[in-house]
Amino acid sequence: MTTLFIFPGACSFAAHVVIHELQLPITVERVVLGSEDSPYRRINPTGRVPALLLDDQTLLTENTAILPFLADLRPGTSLFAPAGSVERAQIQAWLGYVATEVHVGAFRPINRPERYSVDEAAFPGIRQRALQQLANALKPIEARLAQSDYLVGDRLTLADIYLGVFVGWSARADDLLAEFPALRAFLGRYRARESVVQALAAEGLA
Ligand SMILES: N[C@@H](CCC(=O)N[C@@H](CS)C(=O)NCC(=O)O)C(=O)O
Repeated sequence: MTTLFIFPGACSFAAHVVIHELQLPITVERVVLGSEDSPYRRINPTGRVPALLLDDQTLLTENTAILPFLADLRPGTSLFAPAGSVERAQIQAWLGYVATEVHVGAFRPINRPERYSVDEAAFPGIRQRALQQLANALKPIEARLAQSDYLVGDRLTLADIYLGVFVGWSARADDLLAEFPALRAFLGRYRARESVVQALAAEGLA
């Protein structure tokens, strides 16, 4: 049986939503994060989520690989697009943008300033600068969502499902979304989606 390893509310939430969206027969297992001696480290030495352990014990990591892989388990799903299509490349472009500019580029220093300096006194400045980076990274997304309910085409795709995690985190960051009305509206639609409601409940976050 394939297993998805998650932590409640973490970036693994997107893969969890896709499992509900596509009703995939995949076990979802919660792990302990941040512990060097967690048994999970024997499965994934980085200790990070998400990770997908396949039937043959192959481990897949990285949202940008896991989300397309899950969608491809249901060929033809509207969450993704056919190989070779421009839409598929656009969805992958947004996945890459969100993973690098929004998650690691902005939220990593906001949440983990200790990874950027050994000097605790520097942490508030790192966070403050990273919040500016977050606002900059969200601007092109706000511009797109002011024109359309979705990042690509006229339907929900992997790109929206992945983005939803970080818009949810942004809503907690110093009322940042006050400046981003289209993102606020997006978050309302996202949280109303049945698959998101189900994944939130399964992670104990309803
Ligand atoms: N580039 C990875 C990032 C994964 C990642 O940083 N996951 C976080 C949760 S959102 C985590 O496991 N953090 C625990 C840690 O860094 O020790 C991906 O997109 O899959």
